[in-house]
Amino acid sequence: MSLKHRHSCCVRTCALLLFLLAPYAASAQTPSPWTGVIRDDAEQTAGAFAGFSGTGQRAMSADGRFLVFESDRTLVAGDTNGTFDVFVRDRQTGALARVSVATDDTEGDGLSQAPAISANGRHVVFQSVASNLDLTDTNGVDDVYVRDLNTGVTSLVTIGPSGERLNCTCSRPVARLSGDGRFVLFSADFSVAGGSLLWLRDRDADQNGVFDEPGNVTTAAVDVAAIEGDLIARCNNAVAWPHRIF
Ligand SMILES: [Ca+2]
Ligand SMILES: [Ca+2]
Ligand SMILES: [Ca+2]
Repeated sequence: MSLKHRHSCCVRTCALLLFLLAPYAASAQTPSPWTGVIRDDAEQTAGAFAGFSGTGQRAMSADGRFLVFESDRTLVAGDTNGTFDVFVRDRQTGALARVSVATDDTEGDGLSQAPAISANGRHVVFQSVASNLDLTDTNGVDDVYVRDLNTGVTSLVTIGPSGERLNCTCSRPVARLSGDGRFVLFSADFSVAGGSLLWLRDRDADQNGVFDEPGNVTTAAVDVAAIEGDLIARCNNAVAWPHRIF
């Protein structure tokens, strides 16, 4: 093969490679319209925000679309409480909303944190020391709340089987939702009569599909001893059968 022919082949090969790689090069140079979780590109360009966003507890819907987190940054208009709030980011639209507000959208007058979100992305549970998220909250300590992102209703969760208040006694209480948001599992004061470390609140006890209807929400103690006993049995089983993984 002559030198001239080789050069011609090389030119054609290089041209073909450039043609094939062009779309990738173009896409690499085009910034994503939204890449951030806590801040989008426009927010980033607007400048730094005071404060910081905590990563102690954050959660995501099952499909990865909705992400909840806590932050004391001023991430949304009207946030003037100067403390941590809970936020939800819609990763599909980029929308950012504050979750830790009352049903009438009044911002909390105290710290809110430790969010979790239902698998379907509709309900967010969080802990708050704010006293104005529920009209009946006069205990002066942390409570657990759940907010329906579709209806905008924020409901108090830490209520016992007989309507008594269940005070949270730990700084990071367990608060988790079932996939559809109907059930809230939470930890609270275990010193109440017949108390328990864990409680299960059923937000739709009459099973009509409407959550948090007055008179149709129940709380039941979770038998922690039974769980612990089961755990011990599993551990013993694991010792007896070390090849098994629990
Ligand atoms: Ca705030
Ligand atoms: Ca309270
Ligand atoms: Ca109902």
